[in-house]
Amino acid sequence: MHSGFVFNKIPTILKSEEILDKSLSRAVKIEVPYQKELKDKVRGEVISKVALVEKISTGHLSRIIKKFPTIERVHPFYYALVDLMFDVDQYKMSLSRIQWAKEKIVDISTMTIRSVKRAQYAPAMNKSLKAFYGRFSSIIDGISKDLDFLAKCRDYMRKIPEIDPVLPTFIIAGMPNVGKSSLLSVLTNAQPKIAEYPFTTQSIYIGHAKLGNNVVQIIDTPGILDRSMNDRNEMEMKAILALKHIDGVILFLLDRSEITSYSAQDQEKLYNEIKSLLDKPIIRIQSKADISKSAIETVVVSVNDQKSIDNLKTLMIKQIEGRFR
Ligand SMILES: Nc1nc2c(ncn2[C@@H]2O[C@H](COP(=O)(O)OP(=O)(O)OP(=O)(O)O)[C@@H](O)[C@H]2O)c(=O)[nH]1
Ligand SMILES: [Mg+2]
Repeated sequence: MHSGFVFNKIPTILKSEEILDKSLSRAVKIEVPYQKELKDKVRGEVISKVALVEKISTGHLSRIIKKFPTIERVHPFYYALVDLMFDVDQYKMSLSRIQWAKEKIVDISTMTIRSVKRAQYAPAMNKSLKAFYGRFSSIIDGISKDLDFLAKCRDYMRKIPEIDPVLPTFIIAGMPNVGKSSLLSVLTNAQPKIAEYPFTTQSIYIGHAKLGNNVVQIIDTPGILDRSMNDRNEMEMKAILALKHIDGVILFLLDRSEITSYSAQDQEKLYNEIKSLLDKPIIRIQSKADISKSAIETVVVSVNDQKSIDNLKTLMIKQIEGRFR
């Protein structure tokens, strides 16, 4: 599997005309210093031009092959999202055609240089150069659709949130306004990172905390795990289901305070839905203890009461030790 997050390291993709332009425009400018014999000057120039075209174009193609993630090696969580975004088979095919083009360019460049070295007369060398340009252009034209397709894939992949699927993870869920963001901020030190979540309109927030000896990731999911799944479209639903692949524990907040706008019944309904949907261990947490009449849940917190937060942390450590070891 790929180590580290790879989706933000994908280079921009040039269109086929841009690759041609970038490679050829520099090659035409090459001039070799005076040689006694014209044919040696031409030979030197032709060889340099061919070598430069090869170097520039295969450099770009190699970068694509190297930096575009190998789909078989991405984590199932990412795979689930990528699979929703574009045709994975076409992606693999396009990458292998880029690889093929790269090898082909090396081949024709090697052949051309070999024949130019052997050639006796300048016109023959220029003819080889022209033939090389022609074949090079048609190779690059031939991968034009692949380049366009991969450029689109890149735009999609850049929207993949930087969730580390192998770090012990806690996913905060609960209805709107129950205290999810407040809990995230007391559990984590730094400002959470904001990331897009594909096919949803809301962003997710990713924070990290040190619990005991473990670094954990805590994710706040407003607009994603905060209401019934009934009114989600298919893509949104699948994107939410991708979260199944993250080996995490859900922290489900229930707000039983005086000011909540949701009934206990509504909150239970969402709880049951998320529990069965994501099929993960789930810790029920009653929020806003300081403004709640009674403690209904076993775990009760208030963001203003450090002791309640420490108790929750102890419980989270137990979960990690039981689960992620
Ligand atoms: N008194 C009290 N207020 C709290 C507590 N936790 C959160 N609040 C308040 O409740 C309101 C909602 O808190 P948020 O953390 O924004 O809730 P949320 O679940 O992230 O809300 P959405 O992102 O809209 O779904 C804010 O005014 C918070 O200050 C708490 O423990 N005690
Ligand atoms: Mg929030």
